[in-house]
Amino acid sequence: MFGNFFKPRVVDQHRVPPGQVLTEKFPVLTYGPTPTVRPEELQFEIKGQVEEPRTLSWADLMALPQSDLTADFHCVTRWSKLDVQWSGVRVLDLMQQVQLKPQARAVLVHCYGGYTTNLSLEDFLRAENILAHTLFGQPLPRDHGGPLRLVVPHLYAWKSAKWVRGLEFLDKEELGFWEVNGYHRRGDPWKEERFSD
Ligand SMILES: Nc1nc2c(c(=O)[nH]1)N[C@H]1C(S)=C(S)[C@@H](COP(=O)(O)O)O[C@H]1N2
Ligand SMILES: [Mo]
Repeated sequence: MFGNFFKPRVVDQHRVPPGQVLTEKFPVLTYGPTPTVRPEELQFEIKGQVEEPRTLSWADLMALPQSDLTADFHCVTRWSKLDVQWSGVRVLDLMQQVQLKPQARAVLVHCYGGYTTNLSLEDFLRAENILAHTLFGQPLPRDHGGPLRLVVPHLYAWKSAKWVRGLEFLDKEELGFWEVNGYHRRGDPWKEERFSD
């Protein structure tokens, strides 16, 4: 097991948050069973503190601008993988389709299988965040969240929800699955925000 992990090369050291080790593999970290979601059945729901709730089909999502993102991925269980290549729809491009109510402050991300995670609006509406359907140029594998997952690279990877099925905007923060179970409400890897106090 430890053979898979290595110390960063000197050039990469500044990219590795405290307490993390690098892996070249891409481990799969899933709580519970892996859902099966066919793209054709995806009904991506946007609801809560929005002027008009919306449901987007796979075709609707594919018709939005498509973007690439290369970003490092940091799991709170202490592995990090550098330069993961994603493609999909940027959160900011998706949000062009939605008008938030002025009182919206936070989002609860909902997944097939029941997993949830929370983000402040500020952490959610970042230019690099992406709803990814492609990993290293291939359709996103099911165990990595295919057909669609969120990627929020500046926070620990439990915020990068797999098998996303919708967004619920809230006027005040509600905690998601791991956040209820002792993980930090925000999860900045550079501050080692691993657990709630
Ligand atoms: N729906 C869902 N999303 C999830 C998880 C999960 O269990 N269910 N695990 C999270 C955790 S803890 C991590 S580290 C990453 C792992 O992503 P990976 O399996 O693609 O490496 O997914 C996150 N997103
Ligand atoms: Mo994780």
